[in-house]
Amino acid sequence: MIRPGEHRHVLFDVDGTIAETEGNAHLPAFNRALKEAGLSWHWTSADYKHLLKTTGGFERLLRFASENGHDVDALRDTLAAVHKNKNRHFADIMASGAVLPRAGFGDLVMSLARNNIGWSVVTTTSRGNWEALWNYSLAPLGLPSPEVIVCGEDVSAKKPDPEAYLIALKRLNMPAAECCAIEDSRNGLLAARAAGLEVAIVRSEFFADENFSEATRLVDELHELSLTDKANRFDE
Ligand code: XBP
Ligand code: MG
Repeated sequence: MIRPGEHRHVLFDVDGTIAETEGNAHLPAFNRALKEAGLSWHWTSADYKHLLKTTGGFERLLRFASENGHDVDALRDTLAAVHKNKNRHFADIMASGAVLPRAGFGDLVMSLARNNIGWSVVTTTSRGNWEALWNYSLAPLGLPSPEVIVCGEDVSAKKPDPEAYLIALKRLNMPAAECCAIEDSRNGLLAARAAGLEVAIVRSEFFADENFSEATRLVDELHELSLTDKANRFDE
C-alpha cells in the first residue's frame, strides 16, 4: 500500500485527479473553439475518450486531424489558434464556477499539511488552465499553495514521458523515494513510475478502465487517501 506518511511530499496530477476537468471543461471548450474556427468537427464523449490517449490539447487536435485524413501540415496554424481559443473557453468555464474539485481533495491536502507533508502539482496541461482551476475552484477553499507547479510549457515531452516529474523532483531537491504521486491515467502512471515514484491511482471519468498494474494503490475517491492525524499515513 502506498503510505505517504512514509513520504515527505505528494505530487498531484491535475486533470481528472484534482478535478474532473476533461468532460466538464476541456471537451466543451474544444467543441466551442472548433465551431468558432468554422470546422465541422464535433467531439462526442466517446471520441474524446479515444483522443485522451494523447496528452496535450494541441497534440490531441493534431491526432484527430491525422486520424481523419486531413492535411495536418496545412492545418497546423489553424489548430494552434483553435487550441489557444479552447483554453480561453476553458478559463471562462472555470470562472463560471461550473467545475468543483473532486470530493475529498481539500480534506486530503489539509490532512497532508497537518502531517507536515507538502504538496506540488505535476501536469502537462497549459499553465493558464492550472491557474484558472486554482483561482476559481481551489484557492477559495483556503488551502496552502503547492510548493512546486510544473506545467506543459515547462517540458519538451509530455506524459507518459517522466520529464515533468523529474523537473518537479529537481525543483524540490528531493529523491523520488521521499515522494509519491497521485494520478488518474495510464500515461500519468507511466510518467511517474519512470521517474521512480510510487503511485496511487484515483479512478476518473475517462480512464477508469485503463491498466493500472504498476500502481501501488487504486481508489475510487480521494478521501480514501486521506491521512488520519495520528496514523500519519494513508488510511487503509
Ligand atoms: C493533461 C492533458 C491536457 C488537457 C488539455 O495531461 O492531457 O491535455 O486535456 O490541456 P495530464 P492543454 O493530466 O496527464 O498532465 O490543452 O492545455 O494541453
Ligand atoms: Mg490526469
